[in-house]
Amino acid sequence: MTAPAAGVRCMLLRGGTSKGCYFLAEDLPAEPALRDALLLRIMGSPDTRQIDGLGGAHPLTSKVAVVRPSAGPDTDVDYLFLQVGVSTTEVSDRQNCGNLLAGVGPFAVERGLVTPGRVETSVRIRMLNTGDLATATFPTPDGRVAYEGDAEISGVPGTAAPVVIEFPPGSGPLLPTGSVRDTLAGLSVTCVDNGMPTVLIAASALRLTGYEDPAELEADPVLAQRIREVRIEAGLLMGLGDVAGTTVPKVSVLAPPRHGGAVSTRTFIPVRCHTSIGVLGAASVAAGLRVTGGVGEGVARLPARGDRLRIEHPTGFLEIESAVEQKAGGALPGAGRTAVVRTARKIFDGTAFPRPA
Ligand code: NQM
Repeated sequence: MTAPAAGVRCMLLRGGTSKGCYFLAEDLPAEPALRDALLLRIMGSPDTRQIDGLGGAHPLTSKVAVVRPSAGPDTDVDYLFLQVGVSTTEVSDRQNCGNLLAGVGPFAVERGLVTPGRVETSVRIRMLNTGDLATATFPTPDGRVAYEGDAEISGVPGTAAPVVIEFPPGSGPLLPTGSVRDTLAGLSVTCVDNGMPTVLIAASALRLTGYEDPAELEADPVLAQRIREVRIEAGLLMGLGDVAGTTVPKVSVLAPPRHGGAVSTRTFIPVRCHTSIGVLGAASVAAGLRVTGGVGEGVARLPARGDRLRIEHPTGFLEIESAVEQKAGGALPGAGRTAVVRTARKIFDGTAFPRPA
């Protein structure tokens, strides 16, 4: 008989419109290869149904957050995001996740990494995937995380306590190809990185309305091939290298808004079509729409003033504040401040038992 697998302390939280397993770094092996092998066993990968683990059989529910106290004085906690393959054995740290980010502050308080305020708590987070920073503020009445509240986000039933997330401008260029427009695989695109490398394409260029159902888009092999080609070329031009097997860049297909927002989107992450849109994906779309000469021009309807934009997506909209700083002398614009409201909820806290090796 083999010895039973040891359990690992784990908390399952919904973060925004995604769901993931949150771990303290100290509860996982420090060696990345051992850590990733363990996470695959905990999530039940590789298996399209992830039937023998905690994964939810979709990239949006096959996510992991690893959190530890920060060493430096500028941030409270470090957050490493890991995308765990569903039917593959890939565990990738190549992208960030702004949705799981919504659960990091509450998790840090729950695990005693941050002392909560009596009314609300702000947690300064270093996102290890990119080195960028974020501050998450959420209610902590009497020093306990409140998950119940009246904030509503599209794609999640009911209401919950708001988690307000602020991002200062990131360190990298907003337009990593050095151009407001590029032609990739014969298509005019704008490549943006405001926290998530994203390729923007007008739906009309792909002969789509841009309002199709995600399942319909995923079932189109010709579209899948075009998106693959665009991504491969974009990866090289954006300085990401060979992206054939990676989750970035994402591809966001833009169409005129239909519900009073700034734009309608269908976002490929990168093979499956998102049922809503990622937070940093939306941050990149929002910033990209403000780029003069970008592919969003003539598609998006930007409000006359203010930083707030409503990005429509298949299950509603995501409202985001996003500023772009125009530079003097014709230099390319850079990212300004970004802010968004998400919600998060603790679903369980306990011990995960990995599938035997
Ligand atoms: O862009 C999905 C999600 C994400 C990422 C993806 C995200 C973000 O919705 O910040 O949140 O693009 O893979 O969880």
